[in-house]
Amino acid sequence: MITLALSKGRIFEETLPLLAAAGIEVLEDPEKSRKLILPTNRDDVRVVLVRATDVPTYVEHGGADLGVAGKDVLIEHGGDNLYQPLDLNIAKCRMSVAVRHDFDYEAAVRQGSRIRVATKYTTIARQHFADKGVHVDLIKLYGSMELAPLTGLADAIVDLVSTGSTLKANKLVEVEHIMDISSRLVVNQAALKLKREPLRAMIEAFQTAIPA
Ligand code: PRT
Ligand code: MG
Repeated sequence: MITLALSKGRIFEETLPLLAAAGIEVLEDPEKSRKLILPTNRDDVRVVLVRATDVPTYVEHGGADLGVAGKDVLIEHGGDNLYQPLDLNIAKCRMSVAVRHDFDYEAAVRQGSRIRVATKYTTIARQHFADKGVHVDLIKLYGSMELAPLTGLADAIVDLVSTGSTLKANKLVEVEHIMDISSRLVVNQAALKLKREPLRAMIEAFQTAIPA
């Protein structure tokens, strides 16, 4: 049995064409079913639904043989114990710094002020500001980062942006692009040896279907 860990939503949706290229069809819709283990048309392949941030944990500890996780999630988790054979080029977005439209970020940086930054991505944010030599107080949040500058909790946020409409709706502006983000295939190291042939075939099929 091969177990693939996916998160509901954009990663599940955008992984379907890659699975199709490997001849795998998921037999239930996660938006309709409450099941956490989804069968496929292949008796030897199943999909488990986990939180996006839990995918690396499942794969690292063998709860799943492979999975799909965002570069953001992998950096924050620390992906060293995972084999990462493919950038799947799906669930694309960017990691950015954003501030209230009336906050002068450039001036704050120039003056060497301490900037209060709210984020779920503390590893990425810490590294980014250290590289720039900017002093920051990081405030860890688990969601709705956009609210932090509006309530005075922080001066800036580090968050994912795709269309930019969430920032716009909250009168925030993007002031710095930190990195481009896409999702990768991650594979359990032991499974790679024990289930070598079927996993190699899946990885190869996925590779042929990576969107441009
Ligand atoms: O949503 P939930 O709390 O259940 O979990 P999650 O946010 O961890 O999962 P999910 O499915 O939302 O995201 C999974 C992965 O998709 C992330 O790890 C990213 O690698 C990738 N991805 C791609 C995104 C986005 N695009 C994205 N736009 N993840 C989140 N967003 C959010 C962003 O945080 C912000 O709140 O969407 C909002 C901005 O979108 P725009 O289009 O308004 O700019
Ligand atoms: Mg989300």
